[in-house]
Amino acid sequence: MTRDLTIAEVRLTPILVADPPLLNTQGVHQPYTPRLIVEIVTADGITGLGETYGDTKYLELARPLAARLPGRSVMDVNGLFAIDLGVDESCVQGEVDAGGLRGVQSADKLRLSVLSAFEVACLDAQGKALGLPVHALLGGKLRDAVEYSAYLFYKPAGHPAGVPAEPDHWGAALDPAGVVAQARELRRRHGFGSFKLKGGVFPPDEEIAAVRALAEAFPGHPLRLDPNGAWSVETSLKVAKELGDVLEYLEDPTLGTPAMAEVAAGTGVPLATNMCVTTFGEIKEAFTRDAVQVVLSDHHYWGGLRRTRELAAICAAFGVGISMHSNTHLGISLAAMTQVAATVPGLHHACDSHYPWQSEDVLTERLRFTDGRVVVSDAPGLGVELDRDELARLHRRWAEDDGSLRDRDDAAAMRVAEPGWRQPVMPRW
Ligand code: GKR
Ligand code: MG
Repeated sequence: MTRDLTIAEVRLTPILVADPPLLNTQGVHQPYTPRLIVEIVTADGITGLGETYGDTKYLELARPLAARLPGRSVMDVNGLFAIDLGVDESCVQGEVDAGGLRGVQSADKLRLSVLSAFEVACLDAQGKALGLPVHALLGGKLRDAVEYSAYLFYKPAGHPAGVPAEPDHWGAALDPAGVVAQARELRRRHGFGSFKLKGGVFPPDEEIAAVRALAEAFPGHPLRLDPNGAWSVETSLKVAKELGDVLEYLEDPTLGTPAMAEVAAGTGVPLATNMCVTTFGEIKEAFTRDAVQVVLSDHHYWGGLRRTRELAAICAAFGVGISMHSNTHLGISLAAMTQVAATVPGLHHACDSHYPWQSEDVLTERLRFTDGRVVVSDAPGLGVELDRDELARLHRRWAEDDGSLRDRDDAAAMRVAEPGWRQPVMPRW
């Protein structure tokens, strides 16, 4: 039977998703974070799903794009990326996204972050139409399950008193014992075998002590520390020296290719990044200077699943490792990450996922980690189904918000607890 894969309708649903008070070098997560859910509906009534960042500037670009898609085919993914969205540098004006946690913002990165959700939705629709999983559309899976690491965060017990938020059952983690307890709980619930600590929150000696405590609690398990560029070259080298025997890699210890290259030249500990190399344009300098040894793709800002595979091919050509980091995300993105990760040769590091921190999702069935792994679905498309009631509920939350939560602002959230808090000048230490 031939199917009509013409796009009949595109639905965009901005939502606010509950988020615990996770600390990072810029501040703390707000109690709700914006995401955008994209549905592409074909003339035959097949719906493809995508998910991306939901901050206002992404929505502003997604809306005109959605309006231009009816009449095109979900098969025409190359054509999708050729659509001129009229985005130029004035749309970002040299700002840094999410306080800099996603690397330097550029018009193209913004464009790709939006397009990625549409690409994933097209692939989901194609797969559903053909009865094939997305991994088959990408050339086929190389593994049946994708490994993820436990993503550990320093955190207080809850959002500040009086701030509307969902209940938090995780408790505080503000010292080495708290970090180890959190790691044990994540391992108990999901079976994770490797651990990443979000650092850049406390002075480096305290974070070194936390990683040491993890190494003692989980001997032989891969450990990573990611201060999101909060350290100077000197501090990065000191941390690398003190933790060199237990780290799988150090993630973005410092900011920018020249500084990362200096650190890399001074230590045998591999450096990973989701901040220094975030676009194809940044690859040449970073790779030729040997500034990074592992690139952590974010399929949203790298521009989707096919471009993630292109990134992986370039990394392989340069002998640079590939894996994935994540931002706060839901199950559609986890399914997309899992599908593409299943197809990438030489995936030697467990990917990161914030998903265990998300108590809410827009899927009828949450994705599960078993022994730290997500099984690669062989169902058509991404293999996930939208829970329309949940989608509507989380959208209502977005619609009723006064605007203060529609753009992620970790520094603003921190000021509620610490009124004097300013976005730190880097390097902090
Ligand atoms: O959610 O606080 C966070 C993370 O710091 C996130 O924003 C980063 O982009 O997880 C990411 C990372 O690995 O740097
Ligand atoms: Mg990172």
